[in-house]
Parts: sequence; structure tokens; C-alpha cells
Amino acid sequence: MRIVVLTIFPELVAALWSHGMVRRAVEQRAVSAEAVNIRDFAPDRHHVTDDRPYGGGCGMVMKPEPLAAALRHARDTAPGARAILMSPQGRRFDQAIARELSELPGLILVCGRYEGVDDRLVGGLIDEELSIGDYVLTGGELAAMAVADAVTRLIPGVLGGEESAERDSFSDGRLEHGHYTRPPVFEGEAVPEVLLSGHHARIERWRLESSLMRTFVNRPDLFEGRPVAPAERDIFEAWRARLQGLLGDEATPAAGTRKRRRERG
Ligand code: 4GX
Repeated sequence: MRIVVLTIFPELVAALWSHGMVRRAVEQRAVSAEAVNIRDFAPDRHHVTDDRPYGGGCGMVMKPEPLAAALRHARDTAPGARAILMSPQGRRFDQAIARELSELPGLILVCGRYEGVDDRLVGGLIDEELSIGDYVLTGGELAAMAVADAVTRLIPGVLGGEESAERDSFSDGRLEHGHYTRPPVFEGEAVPEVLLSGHHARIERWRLESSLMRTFVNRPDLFEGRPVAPAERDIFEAWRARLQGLLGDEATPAAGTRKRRRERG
């Protein structure tokens, strides 16, 4: 995968591939990453990239010519790449989109500053707009870095890439279970005993239950429009049984008995 980021702050973006897993991905040649300075493509003597908006008002707009030239250069060096503008107007970036992008030969991530880029560029040389969330950044760089980071860790061959892709499909659509490391007791709080037991099957079940619990409490929306896997159903049924024990059968009739009782009146 080739990732080209178009920006007026290339050194800010290059920090992403100077550290950690993204750096290793580049060293392993699973990813080739480049930050291109849009200013280098400004045709005028002073390399100006912004100008005042037509129609007046405050703020500046990124001029189309330097961006267009930088984009054409990027396309030459990244055949088959998708050109994406980071923008609050874009499709909301999520893990499914990260997977989709990780299968492309390349990404050209365009970072606007100021009030944005000349709209004629968006209609032409840009394939798609992406937003990383409903908040306003000072520029697209942090958004492009978030996308490049999330995509890189899914690329096959990236150290741990297959493993984490596997884990993603395991915890598919759920929050991760709790994690613990040494010491066994920290500030009076012990690690859940099952994790020290060496009992693999019980550990797996604890992790699934932890994952379901955290999702149920913190992000119940993640369960909507998604099938319940058989192993998940087992745990939900166990919760149901415990709740029934607490509340009594009349308060929570089991599925299937509900209809019959109503029919009886
Ligand atoms: N997710 N920003 C881009 C300038 C801009 C505005 C419109 C193009 C079109 C953001 C986000 C984000 C702030 C980056 C405005 N560029 N980008 N910038 N949230 O807030 O992606």
C-alpha cells in the first residue's frame, strides 16, 4: 500500500511514520509513505497556497492550482490510489471503511487548512471526502494521520497485522475485553482470578463476557443491526437466567411463554 499525504505541514504528518507500528510497516516495505508539501507545487514566486474567499467574509481558502498540481504528481507516484479529502463534510470514517481502504493499492490523503479548499477541486480531482468525527480541527493533518494509522495496522504483512485483523473479526462489533498485566495486585485491586488460572476455555469465556458487558454498558448502539453470534447468545442467556433468578419468573417471562400467557389472558 502506498500512502501519500498532501499538506502544508509535511513534518507534522511524517511524525506518524517515524514511530511505532507504522514505522515498522514502512521499514518492512508493507507500506510506502510520503508527505508531499503542497507549497512546492505553488506556481508563484512566493509559493502562496491560500487566498481570500470570493463573496467576502473572514478566513482564507486553499487555492486550487497548487493542490491540483500536487494531486496530479501524487497520482503519478501512486497508481490506482484513491484521492481522499479530509473534511467535516465527508463520510464518517469507521473500522469498516478502514478495512475497505486497506485493500486499495494506494491512498492520497489531502489535508486542507483555513476554511477549506476551493470547491472546484472537490468536484474534480477528489474521489471521496472523509470525516473522522463531528468536531472541528485546525487542519486535515490529524484526520489524515488517524486514517493512515488505522489502515496501516490492517495491512497483511505488517508486524502483528494478521493477528490484529484476526482479533478485530473475533471482537467483531464489540468493545475489547479488559486487559491486565503484572503485578497481580495493584493499589489493592486484584487481577480477575480466572486470568491466572491457565484454564484456556474459561479465560476465553471471561474475555467474551467482559467484552459484551463493556459494550452493553458503554456502547449498546454497537449491538443494533448486527446478528448475535452463538457464543454471545450463550452469555446473554446466562445473564437472562441470573436476572430471572433475581426478579422472579413472572416479571421476566421467558421468550415463547410470553405469547401463550397473553393468549390465555
Ligand atoms: N474530519 N477539519 C479540514 C479544512 C477543510 C474544510 C472543508 C476541506 C473542506 C476534519 C474532521 C476537520 C477542519 C479538517 C477543517 N478542508 N477533517 N479543515 N473532523 O475538522 O476530517
